[in-house]
Amino acid sequence: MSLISAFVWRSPIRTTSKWPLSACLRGSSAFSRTGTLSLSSHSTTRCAARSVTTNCTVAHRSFSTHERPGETEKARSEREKHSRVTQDQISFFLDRGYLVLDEFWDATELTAIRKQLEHLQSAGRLANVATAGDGKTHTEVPKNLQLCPLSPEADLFRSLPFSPKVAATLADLLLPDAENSNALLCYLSQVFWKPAHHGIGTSWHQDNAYFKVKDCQHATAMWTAVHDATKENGALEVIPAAWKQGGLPHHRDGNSDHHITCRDSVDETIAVSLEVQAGGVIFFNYLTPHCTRGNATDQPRAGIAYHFLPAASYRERQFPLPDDAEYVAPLIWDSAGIGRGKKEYGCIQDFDRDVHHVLTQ
Ligand SMILES: O=C(O)CCC(=O)C(=O)O
Repeated sequence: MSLISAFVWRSPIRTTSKWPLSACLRGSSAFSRTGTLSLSSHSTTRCAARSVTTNCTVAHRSFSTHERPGETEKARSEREKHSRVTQDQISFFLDRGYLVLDEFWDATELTAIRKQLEHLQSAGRLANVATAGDGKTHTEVPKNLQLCPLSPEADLFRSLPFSPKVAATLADLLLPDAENSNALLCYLSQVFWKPAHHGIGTSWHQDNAYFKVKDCQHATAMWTAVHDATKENGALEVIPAAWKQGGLPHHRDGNSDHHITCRDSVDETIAVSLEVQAGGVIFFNYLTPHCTRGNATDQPRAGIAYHFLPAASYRERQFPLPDDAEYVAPLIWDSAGIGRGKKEYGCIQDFDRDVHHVLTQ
């Protein structure tokens, strides 16, 4: 089997499921092994999170990164041209486990992303996963709206991971010592939407508690701020360098119908709050503990997260999705350069084209 077909599973029917990632985790054997149902209410204690001063503005590199074995000239030149990270930023990400890039998406791209997401929201595609402390009984208020997987919901969200700056930046962050065989896959995509006033947070967790892949410090989420993310409306918080501790114990979070949390193992006094303007992105590796708090403002706060991993770390998904959900883990980068998505989706993925399309609809 070819590399790509080995990493792609596609439902025979393309669907638009609105199940959130872990809605699907209910009843998962992996979950029930580690989970004890928590009846405690969501912690309302605000941590002593500090605002970080390490946000990195978009930096077009004025230098060449080191050569990589097996990389073609085309791949190297695409990396050089499209990556948005400097060597210092790569080093920061590899050590601290996260990185903020301001203004990653330009105003046109951001407008298209927001417009497409608002369309899904007003069409009722996002599901409330908040529960009344028992992990089961859904609440009307508060709300925690999610949609997973996001990619099948719109052409724009399918092509986003193939955007040259996404693929090239990830190649720099995740494949610093790439060998010939190395490649990157997009593993999952999802939306987190906190409505005004009543949006609750997502408790502390490591993404790999869901994914359970190996070498997960070389796998990352890319979280886009669709609206400005502030302490008041629930910006992401992370524990710097905590990925070095490895996987933490997780148990069920009673305020969600599926989430698990490692909040008992996290030292919140060293958390940093990653406030970022709309259009900025935050990368954090699969072992970086992170959370968000509630939205106390009169405007919604949304983020979209894509998860990436080296093909060498791929394992068949451990997180259940509905039977009819389209699940594809497309190749977005390999030693020949940026992926195009044709094998996975039957046509070339072109984010710029889809941005234009959304804005002219
Ligand atoms: O944006 C949020 O509210 C939660 C984000 C999150 O927990 C995640 O991306 O794993």
